[in-house]
Amino acid sequence: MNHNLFAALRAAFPSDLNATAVETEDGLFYSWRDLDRASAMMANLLTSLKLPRGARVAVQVEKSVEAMMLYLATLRAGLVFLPLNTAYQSAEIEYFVGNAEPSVVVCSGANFGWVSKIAFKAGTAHVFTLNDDRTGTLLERAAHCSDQHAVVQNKADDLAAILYTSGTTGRSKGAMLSHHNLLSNAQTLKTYWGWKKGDVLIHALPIFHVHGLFVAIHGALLNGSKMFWMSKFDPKLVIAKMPEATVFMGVPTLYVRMLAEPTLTKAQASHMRLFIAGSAPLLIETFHEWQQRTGHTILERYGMSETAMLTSNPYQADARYPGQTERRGGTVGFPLPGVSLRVQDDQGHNLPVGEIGGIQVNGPNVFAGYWRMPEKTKEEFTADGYFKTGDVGKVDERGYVVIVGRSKDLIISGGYNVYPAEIEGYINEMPGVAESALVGVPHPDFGEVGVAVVIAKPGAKVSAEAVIAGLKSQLANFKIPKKCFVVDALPRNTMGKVQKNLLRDQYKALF
Ligand code: MCA
Ligand code: AMP
Repeated sequence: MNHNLFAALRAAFPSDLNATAVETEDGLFYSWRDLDRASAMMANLLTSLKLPRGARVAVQVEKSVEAMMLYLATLRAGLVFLPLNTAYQSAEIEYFVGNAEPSVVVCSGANFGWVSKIAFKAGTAHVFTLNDDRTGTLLERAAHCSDQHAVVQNKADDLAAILYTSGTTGRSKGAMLSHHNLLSNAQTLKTYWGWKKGDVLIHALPIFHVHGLFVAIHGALLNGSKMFWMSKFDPKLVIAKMPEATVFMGVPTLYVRMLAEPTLTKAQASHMRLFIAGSAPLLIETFHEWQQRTGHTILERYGMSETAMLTSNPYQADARYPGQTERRGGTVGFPLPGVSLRVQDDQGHNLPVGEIGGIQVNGPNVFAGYWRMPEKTKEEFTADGYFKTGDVGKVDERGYVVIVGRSKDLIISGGYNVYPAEIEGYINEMPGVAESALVGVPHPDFGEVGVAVVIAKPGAKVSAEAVIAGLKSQLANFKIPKKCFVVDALPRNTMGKVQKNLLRDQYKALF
């Protein structure tokens, strides 16, 4: 049997290949045949490069249907897809490319100059461009390739993708996800969320993370469902498209922004079947307001780059939890079928229902480990094979999982992860800076944002504006603290450790 994820997705294409698979906001229509042919041509181009098994294809391009086809082509060709946030700047790209050593890098034409320099220096043999207007050398070269391609044979545990994440500590690590990790999760969600004939997905998320790339795309493709494709989230357009669609997936910020639109009404949302939220905590106020305005109860679920989806509120009856069909705000629902979830204290004892501790998981969706970091991998698994998520929570008396915090020092801003240690490292390098702390505080739009607190060296003058400007020149825009304060001292405990909880408290009402 071929375990290649693309083979399963392709098998789910509808029999009428001329039907629409993707409709874009610019009025372009792609049929299922288009997806099949274009991904075959790109797969043939990749195959013609005669890359070794397991070679990485790193991609930093604006969202487009062709970018999704490149993902499918990489799977099809049995290579490993490595998506990168379009906001990343040169130092960030240099790290990922240096660490992953991709054989192929695909970037936008506008970035070719600096990206190719980094890639060639790291030993990458092939750099192509792909733009969001269907131009670039990748498509030019693929145009000469055959549109017939036999899907490469893969074993279940062959790598399909690497997603960089900082996990619980330290530098970014590449989470290695196999064909089986991704396919088993997609199949579970297809059943659990009741995907059915006639479903249409509004796709408004970026495609370099689990949410937009795997949960959304695999969901639609595995159900043979049409996608309405937006290159960038636009609340007005999502609401306008609701009468033609049935499923929407978003991070909480997208729901908050849609609630600010007067066009969001029960009538407008009446054709929709399911609204799914995740990637960051959904405020209970947003959950209730959505219910009132649209008549729909958002289904919240929980996942990670290392595991894809772990838990979900129920869409329909779940035989494991008789009589519990309620989607409960403030919870992330039940462990998905096949996922084993437990809560442990710091000493490694399982905690009973209702008690708060570290969430650990095990299942067919859990990754194989971090790319070339066996030690880190070992640290984040228990002796009996459970992955330590770094999330803190409990299982309530009805079986619902509740996340109450994180033991990892991580800020989730508008669904993107910001690692304080990384930002602090850059600030501490600036002239005149003695030390710094970055903390997450509540924000009405992004849920949480970073605030930097900086201490100057004795006698040195440091301005908050200069710190922000210095960061902007080096880091992806979503990582830039929304405010910076230069103060005399950081609060410390008796061990000398900075008490970030006190800083969070001090700045909690800033926004
Ligand atoms: C943009 N900005 C942000 C963010 N996004 N600041 C903080 N956090 C953010 N997330 C800032 C930019 O730096 C810029 O600031 C200004 O906002 C405008 O930038 P623009 O790109 O135009 O913003 P936008 O289009 O309004 O984007 C907001 C967004 C986007 C649509 C909410 O952030 C987004 O698509 N988020 C979804 C992320 C996602 O898909 N996460 C899933 C991860 P300036 O002008 O000052 O430079 S997968 C995951 O977490 C797990 C597995 C899971 O469970 O799903
Ligand atoms: P990432 O590794 O970037 O995929 O981010 C995963 C992290 O996002 C998890 O470890 C959680 O901390 C957080 N997360 C995802 N979904 C939810 C949710 N529904 N509620 C709260 N936190 C979430």
